[in-house]
Amino acid sequence: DQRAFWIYEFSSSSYYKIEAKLISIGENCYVYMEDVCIAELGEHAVIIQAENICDEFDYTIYPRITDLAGHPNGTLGDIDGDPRIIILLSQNPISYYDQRNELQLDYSNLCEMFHIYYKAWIPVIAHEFHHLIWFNNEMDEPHFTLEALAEYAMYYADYLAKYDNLVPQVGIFLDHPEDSLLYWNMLNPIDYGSAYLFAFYIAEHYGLSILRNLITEPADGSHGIELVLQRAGYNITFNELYLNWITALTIDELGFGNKLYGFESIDVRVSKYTTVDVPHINDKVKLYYYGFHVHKIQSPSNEIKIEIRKDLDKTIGISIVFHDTLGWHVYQNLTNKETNLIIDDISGSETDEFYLITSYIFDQTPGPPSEDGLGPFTYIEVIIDNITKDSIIPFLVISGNFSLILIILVIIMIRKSYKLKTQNN
Ligand SMILES: [Ca+2]
Ligand SMILES: [Ca+2]
Ligand SMILES: [Ca+2]
Ligand SMILES: [Ca+2]
Repeated sequence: DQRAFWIYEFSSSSYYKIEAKLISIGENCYVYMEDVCIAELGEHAVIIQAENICDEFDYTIYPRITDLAGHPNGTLGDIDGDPRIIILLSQNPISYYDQRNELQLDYSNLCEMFHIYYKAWIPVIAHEFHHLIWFNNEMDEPHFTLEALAEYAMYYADYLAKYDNLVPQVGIFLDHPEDSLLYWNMLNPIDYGSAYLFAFYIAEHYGLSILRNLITEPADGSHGIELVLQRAGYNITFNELYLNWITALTIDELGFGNKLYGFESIDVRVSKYTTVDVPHINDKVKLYYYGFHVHKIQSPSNEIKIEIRKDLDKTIGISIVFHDTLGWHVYQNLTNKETNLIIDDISGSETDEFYLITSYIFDQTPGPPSEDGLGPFTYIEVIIDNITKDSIIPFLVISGNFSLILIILVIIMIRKSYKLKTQNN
């Protein structure tokens, strides 16, 4: 069975036609291969490969991914009246799904299909199949949510167990946490790593139903995630979720704070941070929109003061996380409007680990980016200092006055309850 297909040429942004042959028919798929690939590999090898793909699709990918994302017909329906999905193996080096094939448009192949590089890694089929299902439900999600779930689909189809449950691009992202989660970097696969970890975080902490419900949620990107979480009863904003996620990526510790600051099934921590000694004056830190930076304080003291100088109209998401004899503590700040942020109530007892995590965020739930690239950025100045005992003693001396004692006690109580609140979130 011979058939011609349109293929998209990414380097020239144009379509060209190839000839392909039907090699194998599964319960849920047809596997075609481009003629030139068959000539190269030889008929025997091609049949073995196609039958292997058929089996993977029928017994693993189709059941798992439809369980995760729903039926491939979605709301768009079945364009050719054949429920089998066409997997076209070709020389095109980029595996992709093109919604055009399910619409009456020029260069449409008018069938449910995706394009797979003939030497591609099998889990890529799970990734593209997830795209197919989501695009049959809606067509305007931003890259970061689409790819987050498509990457997660490879994990859900159980292809990542032998890679410590990680996709290959995770390492690139952990080396570059400054890269924006929301802006899609077309020149570097880094975002597949960040998007995967974001989907993974959501699934582990809020349940698979959150990812499932995103497929049919009309709102998109950050707003979609927030609405789906809120409908499931989680009173959390996207920005709070983002700040918890970057904190988890910094310490990966599950033993406190309702397990919000770690991962259960993967081991990940950012591999790039600035190590500083106190007192420390950092000239400038460049923060990309929804990318983050980590300062690790070397030999921290028990009383630390942090000052962040920034542009008035920019919001900086701040997460301070440290470990002392009482365990881990998290302080977060999301809604700062001042140019100078001073956080001077950080006190631990025998603090032995200390991180300051900063991110340039939007003061509300961010919309989807209007373009690809690295996204906007801003600079902040970070000053980290010790609060010396001398500067604390005068308060204690004055506290002979009853009302002052009361005020001081109230302050301490607020501080403690805030700590408890952030720990039990
Ligand atoms: Ca369809
Ligand atoms: Ca069909
Ligand atoms: Ca990015
Ligand atoms: Ca949506």
